Amino acid sequence: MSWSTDPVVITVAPTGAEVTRAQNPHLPITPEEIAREVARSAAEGASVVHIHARLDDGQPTTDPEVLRRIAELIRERCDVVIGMSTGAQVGMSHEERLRVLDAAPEIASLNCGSLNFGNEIFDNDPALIEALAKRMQADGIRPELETYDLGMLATAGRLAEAGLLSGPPLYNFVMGVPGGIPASPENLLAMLHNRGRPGPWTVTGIGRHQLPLTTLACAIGGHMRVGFEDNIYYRRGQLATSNAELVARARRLAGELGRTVATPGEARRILGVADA
Ligand code: KMH
Ligand code: ZN
Repeated sequence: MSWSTDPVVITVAPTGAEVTRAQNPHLPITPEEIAREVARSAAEGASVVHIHARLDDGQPTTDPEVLRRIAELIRERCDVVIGMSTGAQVGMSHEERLRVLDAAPEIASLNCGSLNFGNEIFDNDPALIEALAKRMQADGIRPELETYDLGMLATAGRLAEAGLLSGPPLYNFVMGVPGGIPASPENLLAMLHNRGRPGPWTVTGIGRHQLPLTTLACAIGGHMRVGFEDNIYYRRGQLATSNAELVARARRLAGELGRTVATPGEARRILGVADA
């Protein structure tokens, strides 16, 4: 592996499906709040957004109308790559998860296997994975392969073998979910080593693992994801006051590590998003 000279892509995941206002009062929930938060994050260096929609009362939803509204409000404010979650919330039906694609994101998450997710089961059965992959391929939506363990990289490889992925795979190694691969430097290298095919890769580290893992990823050629979906703290015992604060730190770290921060246009090229 050689050092990447590509600019680093910073993804912001501002809301997620699990975090509540009780945990962090700055969590953006409504389409307006999410769009404002994404614009602030874009001004600090984020070039991709990973969207989960909520109803105004905070309940997760996959209603394509709400998702479209969020995307529209973001596009009015800035030009980030629009990514959406098909993982949505644990327990949602296949139909609820597939309909996310009706909102026509540029990128969508494609979770590559089932796992225990804290005290729950995050069901990603083979039929759902295949249905999502086929639909994304047909619609020209770039799948972001969310892999929570080494075995899921093998599943990603099978999708590629089956011709269900166009172009080099785009990986997101999710590390530190209770039930998934533990977050450690060794395990990040193991994930990297077990990619069947080369392709751009991002690291999502849960909770206190976000900072060291995204920093390590940036140092060795990967891309960074930060935001309240994965981590609500700026440092131990201190809540972050915005997603933009976390993005700004990622940008500063990247600068110190000698990597420039990708613009949205560069992010489209690097990640292989259509219309790059
Ligand atoms: N909310 C989690 C159960 C994704 O965005 O695709 C899954 C998740 C993954 O957030
Ligand atoms: Zn997500």
